[in-house]
Amino acid sequence: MAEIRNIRVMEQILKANDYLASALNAEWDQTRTFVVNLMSSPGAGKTSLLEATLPLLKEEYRMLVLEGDIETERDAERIRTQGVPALQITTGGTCHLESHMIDQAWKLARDRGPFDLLFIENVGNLVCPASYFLGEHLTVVMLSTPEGDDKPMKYPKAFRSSQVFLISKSDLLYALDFSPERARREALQLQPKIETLLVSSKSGEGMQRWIQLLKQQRARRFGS
Ligand SMILES: Nc1nc2c(ncn2[C@@H]2O[C@H](COP(=O)(O)OP(=O)(O)OP(=O)(O)O)[C@@H](O)[C@H]2O)c(=O)[nH]1
Ligand SMILES: [Mg+2]
Repeated sequence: MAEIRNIRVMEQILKANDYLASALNAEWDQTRTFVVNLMSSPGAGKTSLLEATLPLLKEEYRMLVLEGDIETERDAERIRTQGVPALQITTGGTCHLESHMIDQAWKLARDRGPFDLLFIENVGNLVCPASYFLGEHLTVVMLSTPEGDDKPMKYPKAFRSSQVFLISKSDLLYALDFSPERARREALQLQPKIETLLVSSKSGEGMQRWIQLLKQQRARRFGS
């Protein structure tokens, strides 16, 4: 009985999350703010990717970054050095972001807008974030080469709920047994429409394709 009650409570929590996320999505459609939710395990290179991405878009787009972490302001501080506003959301232990956290942060930040692009860096975790829609237009899952090419099937929800798969730290491939083709194939089995890109924030490999993808996705939603 206790188990059934737990499942029902979980369903209610997810329903409330999705309800608020849909309202955020509608607001972002109105303000033409294209929202990207970036998830990966800890240290896969999410903040590094943003640090490499923002300078390439800064001239053209007004941007905001929401940083999710359990503790510390570190990632938001790294983003601010790029001259892009960033708000840190510290969950105090929760392993993912939820839409009420995004709602609070967005309400603090939106008057500094309008924003053309909003990046949400989720808490480093390849499991929990996949269950919580944040109202985003594009969900991106990142897997770094040192983590191993067998991970998509082991963490399927993150891949099923994403439209883009970034294989990061491609500059380390020479030293690892990571097969980008295998990882791509597994991700495609889980999500037949997922687009896979090999990127490196260090060498710059794949960055132009990534930037192009972001621009195309935004233009598809809102026009250029
Ligand atoms: N070789 C290499 N190292 C990278 C690359 N991207 C990130 N790193 C390194 O990986 C480590 C973690 O990078 P972060 O960008 O902080 O990773 P993160 O996913 O934001 O980490 P959390 O926010 O803690 O989950 C740092 O030491 C980076 O310098 C890359 O493309 N190549
Ligand atoms: Mg980070």
